[in-house]
Amino acid sequence: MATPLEKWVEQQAQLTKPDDIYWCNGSEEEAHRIIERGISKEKINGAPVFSKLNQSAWPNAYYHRSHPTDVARTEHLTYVCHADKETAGPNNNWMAPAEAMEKMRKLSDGCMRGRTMYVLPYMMGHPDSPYAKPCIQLTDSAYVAASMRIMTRLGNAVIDKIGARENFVKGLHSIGDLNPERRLIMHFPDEKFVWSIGSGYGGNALLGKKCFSLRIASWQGYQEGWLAEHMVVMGIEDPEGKVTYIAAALPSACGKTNLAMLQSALPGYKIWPLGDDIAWMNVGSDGRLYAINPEAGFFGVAPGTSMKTNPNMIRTLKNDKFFPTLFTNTALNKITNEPWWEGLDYPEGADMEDWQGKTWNPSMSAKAAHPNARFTTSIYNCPILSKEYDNPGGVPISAIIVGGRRAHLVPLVTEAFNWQHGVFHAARMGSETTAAAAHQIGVVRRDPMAMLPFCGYNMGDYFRHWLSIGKKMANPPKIFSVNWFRTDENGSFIWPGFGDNIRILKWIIERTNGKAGAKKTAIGFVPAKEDLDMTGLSMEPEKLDGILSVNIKDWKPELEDTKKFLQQFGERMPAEIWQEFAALEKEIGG
Ligand code: GTP
Ligand code: SPV
Ligand code: MN
Repeated sequence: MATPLEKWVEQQAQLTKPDDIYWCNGSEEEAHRIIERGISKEKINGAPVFSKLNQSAWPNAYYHRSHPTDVARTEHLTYVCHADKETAGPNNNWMAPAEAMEKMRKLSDGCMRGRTMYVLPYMMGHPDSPYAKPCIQLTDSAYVAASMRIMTRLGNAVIDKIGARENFVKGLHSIGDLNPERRLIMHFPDEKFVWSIGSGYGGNALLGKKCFSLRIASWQGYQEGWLAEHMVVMGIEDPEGKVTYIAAALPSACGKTNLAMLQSALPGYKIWPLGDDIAWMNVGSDGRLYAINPEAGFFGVAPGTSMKTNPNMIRTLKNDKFFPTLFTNTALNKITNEPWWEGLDYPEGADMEDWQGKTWNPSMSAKAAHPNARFTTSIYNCPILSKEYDNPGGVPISAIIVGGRRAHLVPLVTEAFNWQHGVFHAARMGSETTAAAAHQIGVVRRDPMAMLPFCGYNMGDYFRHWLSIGKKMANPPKIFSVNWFRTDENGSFIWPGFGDNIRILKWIIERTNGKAGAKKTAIGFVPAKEDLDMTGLSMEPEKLDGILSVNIKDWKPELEDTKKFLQQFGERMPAEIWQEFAALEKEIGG
């Protein structure tokens, strides 16, 4: 007799009508075959899905160009279909579930014709972890199938784990005709089902990532008492060998991958990453917060990544341990057959094609790589991967960082007075928008906890949930906010960032141990410049003072914008958040 899983796959095939169905087992040999199909059979925009890159410079690496209209997440086409609109909240697009299902059924009828349907059994989290979730995604794209092998733990064991269960996590994905007018990413949280059509891009198409592990998992976490967050998880080893674990929420394309892989500018400090994008966090029996990274790979922003900014990522990308590594929408050097992007040195004598295949040279004003060009590579390629990565129980978190990209106003680092104040910090967080989503770039929007596009339910309830998690902990982590992105009058970054961010992490760790000094300001504790370890970095003292200062009178517009944002949630916004707001308002004055 067919299992519920087999029946479900059969039903989806009846609707989408693929030429054939292929059940993936996750083996390396199979990954080679999928890549091969992407080279010789499947096409995007008339061109092969993959081409092989220079294997001696970039082992296991393949190049992919997406459809030019399909380069980033499309938040306006993303819906969370709870039974009622209130539950989805003003932070989500909403459609009634029955209407959404009907719409998707129409769009999906026959959408896989002429293509293979790949059945991808994958696990989010280590299989031995009590937090792991067995999932199935169907897709008609070799690019998506290959990417899911990198980003998740994919294999037959998941099918055994699902067994006769009905309630496994489901994802149905088709690239459709890649027309943005027929593109939709629909979430059905109560059914743990994501239905996505019309895009092959990361967050729209790799359904284990943002769709399940954040939007749907955040809803599960709300109901079950845990947190699914858009956060880095990393260990920081001090010169005495003590490792402190932290989690950090920074909005899309605002520095998570770089933070997770940081090469310390301070001698004696070492970084051990566990994850660069998603954290699932549970309160342990000892009253501490424990985090796991449910993913198994990095889907990172290529532009800006170099031996100077992020040597550990370049080493990861050049590692040949796990097959394959993918480069999407970077430029391509036709002479050496290597990927290229802004931030790398321009290769002597290059014959460069831009991300769309057009001849390009550095005198052109347009960028060669798409600003949201990405690499996809296994976490096991990372030479500094934390030995705790595969620990099913996760790691205890001592500090939580929230941050944003702000050219002005927001100081380099601030420590919240306590958990409730920290949740308010997160609630009022703003960030300038980036190329990770299709929208106007560089405008400040509120992006609490870097979760605005990913919180799968009403954000007022989300803050209440955070407050209640805080009350469950005997030892809650301290909460800090950071901003690496202050600019000067020429628009240049004032803080060197990247490996120098260890100076801030060191202060944060010392604060959690009660060691480092700080000044009390209206928004929280901020280090004086003497409190930071600036060994080996020369920076004009006035500049450092500038990015550490809080001129509370300047915060008035920020407060007004925060008020507008919080008011949208009406009765759902907890009184504690308004209490904190009132306290700040009082400091700022009239
Ligand atoms: P998502 O994958 O979209 O969630 O992004 P992310 O948060 O992981 O951002 P990532 O680390 O990929 O950084 C995005 C961009 O910001 C890249 O171009 C980086 O080079 C740049 N960046 C990261 N960290 C810093 C920093 O400390 N200072 C400056 N100036 N730029 C940074
Ligand atoms: C982000 O946009 O936050 C990303 C890339 O990490 S995506 O997988 O597309 O969400
Ligand atoms: Mn992200």
